[in-house]
Formats: sequence, C-alpha cells, structure tokens
Amino acid sequence: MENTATPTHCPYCALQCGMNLTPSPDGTVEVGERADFPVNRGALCGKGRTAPAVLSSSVRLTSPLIRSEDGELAPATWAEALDRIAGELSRVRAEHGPDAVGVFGGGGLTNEKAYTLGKFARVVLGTSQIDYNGRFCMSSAAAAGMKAFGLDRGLPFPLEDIPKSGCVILVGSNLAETMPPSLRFFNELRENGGTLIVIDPRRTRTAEQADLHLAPRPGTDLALALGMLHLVVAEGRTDEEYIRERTTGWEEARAEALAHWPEYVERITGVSVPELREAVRMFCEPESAMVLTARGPEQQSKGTDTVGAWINLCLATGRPGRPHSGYGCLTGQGNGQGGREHGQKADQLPGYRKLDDPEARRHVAEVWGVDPGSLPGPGRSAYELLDALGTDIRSLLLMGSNPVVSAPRAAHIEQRLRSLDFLAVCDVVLSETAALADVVLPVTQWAEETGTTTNLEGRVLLRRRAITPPSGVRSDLEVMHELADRLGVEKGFPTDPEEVFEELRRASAGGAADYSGITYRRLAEENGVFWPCPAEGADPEHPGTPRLFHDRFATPDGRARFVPVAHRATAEEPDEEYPVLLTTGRVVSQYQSGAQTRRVDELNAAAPGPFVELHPRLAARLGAAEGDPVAVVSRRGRAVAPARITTAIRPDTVFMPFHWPGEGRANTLTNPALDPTSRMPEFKSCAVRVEAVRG
Ligand SMILES: Nc1nc2c(c(=O)[nH]1)N[C@H]1C(S)=C(S)[C@@H](COP(=O)(O)OP(=O)(O)OC[C@H]3O[C@@H](n4cnc5c(=O)[nH]c(N)nc54)[C@H](O)[C@@H]3O)O[C@H]1N2
Ligand SMILES: Nc1nc2c(c(=O)[nH]1)N[C@H]1C(S)=C(S)[C@@H](COP(=O)(O)OP(=O)(O)OC[C@H]3O[C@@H](n4cnc5c(=O)[nH]c(N)nc54)[C@H](O)[C@@H]3O)O[C@H]1N2
Ligand code: SF4
Ligand SMILES: [Mo]
Repeated sequence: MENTATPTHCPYCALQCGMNLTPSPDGTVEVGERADFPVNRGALCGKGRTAPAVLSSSVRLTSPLIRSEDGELAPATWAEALDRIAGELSRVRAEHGPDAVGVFGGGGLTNEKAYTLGKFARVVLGTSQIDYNGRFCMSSAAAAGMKAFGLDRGLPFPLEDIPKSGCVILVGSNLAETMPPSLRFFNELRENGGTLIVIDPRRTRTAEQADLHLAPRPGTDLALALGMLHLVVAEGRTDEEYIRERTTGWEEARAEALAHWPEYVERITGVSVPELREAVRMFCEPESAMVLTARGPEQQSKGTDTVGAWINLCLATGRPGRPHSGYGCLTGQGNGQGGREHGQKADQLPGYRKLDDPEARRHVAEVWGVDPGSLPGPGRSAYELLDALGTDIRSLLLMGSNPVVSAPRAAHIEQRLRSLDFLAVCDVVLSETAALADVVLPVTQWAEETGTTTNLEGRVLLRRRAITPPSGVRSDLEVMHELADRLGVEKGFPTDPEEVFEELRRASAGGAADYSGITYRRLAEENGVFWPCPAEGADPEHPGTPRLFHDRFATPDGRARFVPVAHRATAEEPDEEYPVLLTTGRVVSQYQSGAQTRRVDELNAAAPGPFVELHPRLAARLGAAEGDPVAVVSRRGRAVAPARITTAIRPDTVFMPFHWPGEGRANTLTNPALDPTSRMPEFKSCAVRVEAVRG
C-alpha cells in the first residue's frame, strides 16, 4: 500500500480537494493530481500543494512533553504523559466536580474524532463543558438555516449547480483566496451568461471577478438585505405562489422589510440606492438565483439575523428548493460541516441531535450503553467556555484549535489559559496554545491516518492513510482510548477509525444528519456520499441526497419559515476615541492561526507576516507610507503591523488578517460581543484608532 499513489483529500479547508499522495524513497511525499474528484478536478491551491511539508517538518512534535518543576516543557514517555493527564483530570473532577473539566475541539478533526471527543466528554468525564472552534466559524449560518429550513447543511446543493444559475450573490466571501479552486464554478457561471454580485467592504480578488461589487460598511449586511427585500416588494418582484405554498411568516417579514427604506439603508450601509436597485434587478430577473454567505456577514453579533435576512430575500423570490437556486453557507474548515454534526458542540448529540431532547438522549445513550440520565445537559459556547477557564473550569483538554491566536480578545483568553490548574493539548506542532500546556501529546496528521470528513456540500469523504507516521506519535483516537481506559471506561473507545464510523452510523441513524447508509466501502467506491443517507436495507442502497428541499423543507409542516428581522448597530460603533472600523479575515497563503502553514517556507515567502490594510486617505492623515509600522488600538489592546495602502478598502475601515501571533495579532483587538442565538463573536467589526509608530 505504502509506495503507490493513494487517493485522499487536503488537510485544510472545507472544499476538501482531492489529491494523490505518493511517498518517495527519500521520506518525502509527492502530491499528484487527482482529476476524478469533481470539486477540484485536480486543481489545488498553494496550501494544499505544500501540505506534505508539515508531515516531515523539523518542528513536528514526535515526543510527548511534560512541564517540569522548572517550568520548561521536556520530553516524556507516552505512559508518563497519559498517566499525568488522567491523574490531573481525575483530581480536578474529584475536587471540583465534573464540570470543572473542560474540553475544546475543532472543525478540522475528522468525523470519527469529533464524535469520539463528544462521547469522551459526556461518558468518560461526565462534563457538560465541551465546545469547539466551529462556534467561531459558521454557527450563525447554522442557526439561521435551522430556523428557516429546519436543517443546517451548508450548501443544500453541489457546487456544480453554481454554473447553471442565473445570478449568484456572494456575501462576505473572498473565495478567490479562501477556496481558490472553487473560482472555476463562478467563471463558468459567467461564461454561461449568469452574473456574479460580490458584497464586501473591500475590493478583493473575488470582488474583482464580479459583475457588480457592493462595498458596505462592515456590520451592515442586515440592513442591505432588508433594503433589497424592500425593493423586491415595492417593485412587485415577489413570488406570491411560492410564498403561499411553501412558506410561513411572510406578513411579519414583509412589514419589517417595508420599514427599511432604500434611502435609510443607503445611509447605514454606504451602498447607493441605484446600486441596490441594480442588485435587485440582477437577482430577480433570471429564472434561477442563489445567495451564498461566508464569514463576512456571519461573524457579527447579529450574524444569525443577518443570514436570516438573506434567506428571507431568497424565500420571497421563490428560490430555495428550485433548480440551481437557493441559499447556502460556504463552510470553512476541513470538516467544518461534519464537525458540527456529531457531538463536539455544547448542545448536541450525534446525527445533529439536540442534547436537551429526551428522545435523542435515549437513542444515543442506548448506542453508548449508558443510562440517558447520566448524560450531562448543554454546556457553554466556545468563547464563554474559554472565558471561564481558571474560574469554575479548572482544567482543559484541547484538540484541534489554537485559541491563543484565533479567539477574540486573545490576550485575555491567553491569560485565562495560563490561569488553569491543568492544560493538556494534542497537536502536531507546538502551537502557541500548546506552548502553554502542562502536557502536550504529539498526534498523527491527515496523510498518516484514515478518517472521514464532510465537505461544504454535505459530501462525506474518505481520507486515506497514505504514509506511515513517525515513531513517537499516536492518533487522537488512540489518545482518547488510553485516557478512557485510565479513567475507568475500558470499552467504547476503539482506535480503528472504521470501527468508530460504524458506531457513528448507528448513533446518527434517524437524526437530521443521518449517516447510517454510508460505509467506508461506499465512500471508496462512490467518491463521497451526500447526507442524509439513511440505511434502507441492503438493496437498493439509499443514493444519498445531493439536493435538499425539492418537495419540502425539514420543518414540521414542510414549509420554510420567514424570520422577521430588523437592522441593529454593531456592538461597538466608532466614536471620537475609536473612530475607525476594524475588520479581519484571511490571505491565500496562510491557514487560520497559522500553526501549520507558518511552518512552510513557500507559504511564508508569499505571506510573511501581518499587515494593516488601509485607504490612502487614512494613511495620509497618519502620515504613514507603504510598509511603515502602524498601531491599531481598540478597547482591548494594541497591535502593530506594516501599513498596506490601497484604494481597495473603504476609507472608514481597516483590515487585518488574523494568522499571526505576537505584536501583529489581530485578535488582540477583536470584540467578543456574542450573537444572542449562535454565540458567534463579532470578529468582523470593532471600533479602533490607528496611529503612526515613530522611531
Ligand atoms: N487561505 C485560507 N483559506 C481558508 C482559511 C484560511 O485561514 N486561509 N480558512 C478556512 C475557513 S475555516 C473559513 S471559515 C473560510 C473563510 O472564508 P471567507 O469567509 O472567504 O474568509 P474571510 O477572509 O474571513 O472573510 C471574507 C470576506 O469578508 C469580508 N468582510 C469583512 N467584514 C465584512 C462585513 O461586515 N460584511 C461583508 N459582507 N463582508 C465583510 C472581508 O473583507 C473578507 O474579504 O476560509 C477557509 N479557507
Ligand atoms: N480575527 C479573526 N479571528 C478568527 C476568524 C476571523 O475571521 N477573524 N475566523 C475564525 C474561524 S472561522 C475559525 S475556523 C477559527 C480557526 O482557528 P483555530 O481554531 O485556531 O484553527 P487552526 O489554526 O486550524 O488550529 C488547529 C490546530 O489544531 C492542530 N491540528 C491540525 N490537525 C489536527 C488533528 O487532527 N488533531 C489535533 N489534535 N490537532 C490538529 C493544528 O496544528 C492547529 O494547531 O479562527 C477564528 N478566528
Ligand atoms: S482550496 Fe482548500 S482544500 Fe483545496 S487545496 Fe486549497 S486549502 Fe486544500
Ligand atoms: Mo472557519
């Protein structure tokens, strides 16, 4: 097996591009084109192409580390490290109760790992205090999708439907940088005569592809969507028959939209009435049209309502459930979709079941062989959990996230992590968060282990082991098996991913995200299967569900629900002291907290460090030239990075990527104000002051 090409998938983003991996005799791994996977047809971005560099990197962890008496992390044996973790977690639990032990997961973990982590927290630790970084990612879109459609699957259709649509509105997605191979679908859309509208405060590489680019002030997408809906009503462009047959709640939503006059919306957003009218015309005239949102409108303290407003626009014009039409969210992390379905979320059980639903508890408890009454209730959301570290949560087990760089108000979260009695981190490198741990466990990576992920289309995929891991590392599943064993639970934590998946199938059966008809064999043969895929006897096998909502929505009455929403301000509006808006995001050559991609020379050469993107007018006022260090100051802290001066950004806004720790850490500045429904922090806008740095 281990010297021929193995078909597998990229470790990074939610496209989950297919690739072939071939180990070379010199110990490196070659990435080959895998044309049979329809999402990327062989194309890869620079991150995917260079991903093997992290497998053999000199900074790869290959031995457990334990913090010694003198405060340094020193190599230790696996037995010492596991004993230490089990001992500390038991001690904290005995002294302070099970909820004093916290667990933090990640949307990059495979389905098998995410499932096992949720089960480990509830069955072995008995804690309610588990959540994960997906809360920082697409939780607002998930909450809005659940409200409107009764189901949250990022895209309700495959990406290949995009080129057949008449118009696509991309709201706050810079996919030319965040999912480069997906740009092909949008190029084909335009070749076919469809149009692309991009809504982003910056003229990004994605916006440059658009037929129409609207550049609202950060945090005002809710008003923008309401203004468009107002015009749809005023211009008689609603689909009355669809509204009558397939939806409920229109009257209230309509009334809210009518209260948002285009002129009022222009004042809030900075998008002119003629631009709004043009967007409405482009969206409404074709037979089919889509709205796709990403982090821009979602990472706001009103993200759920904002996505709700875009869904209302789609419903009023009769889009969801029709061919090449509807609303979708572009999920971000490698397993951002599957990672939110199988129980690492604070309020959730596998199969997208609710932890407070008695029937769900009964079903899952039976699969787990425990008493339903023994399962804890819902816990805190990610930011709230991190904020409680060192107070009532005394110890934390963390797997698949680097919050020292990626959490909002990061200096405070760093200090919370430092105040813990005990921190254990599983990672492949010594991330900034792992560097604070009492015990660090080195784990296997994507190419060294098998597992499934679910991409942004809801397509469940098989990632295959292609190479032998270095000696000294173990898989996350082995870690949980060993810890469960030491904590008195000998059964139920297998180390073989297929065995975990077989149990996940049963646990998810009958749930919204039903994987029971999916097997490793099918995934290998069919190149992925879309959920829901219930087991309907062996023959015929359920084909999976690439497209949702054709006949009915997943609500009790089968109708989609309009949600009445009204515009509101961001949690922190600019004032005299902090007159500028900061927004944050990504660049093409770094991934997330950078823990992995900052180890790759080629990527560092392309994106060496943080920067502050600002308009020439703002730069002139500061007297800052290109490359000069500028300080960005918010109520939470100060960050310094070189100026990058461009007319591509609004003069009232600055932008920073969040991939780096240290002086230029964007999250030193960000505001942890939470959306009341999704508990998503407001990464996309806070008030700042920009200062020149002299000398
Ligand atoms: N290269 C790279 N690719 C990635 C990742 C990465 O870190 N690096 N991460 C992956 C993950 S987990 C995710 S979640 C996705 C994220 O993918 P995207 O959502 O595309 O990424 P972002 O850069 O966070 O935000 C997108 C755009 O939102 C704009 N924006 C900022 N504020 C607002 C606003 O108020 N309204 C609107 N409409 N737009 C706004 C920003 O200017 C930015 O261009 O990318 C995935 N792919
Ligand atoms: N300002 C600002 N902040 C943001 C955002 C933003 O737009 N602006 N976006 C937010 C979003 S959308 C996201 S998704 C988060 C992401 O931010 P993080 O949660 O920090 O995500 P990563 O940097 O991917 O961290 C993953 C960590 O797990 C490790 N790892 C990788 N694979 C495995 C594995 O299989 N097992 C284990 N145990 N470890 C593994 C990696 O080495 C890395 O240290 O950041 C959020 N933070
Ligand atoms: S687009 Fe995403 S999945 Fe594809 S190669 Fe790049 S990082 Fe990997
Ligand atoms: Mo994300």
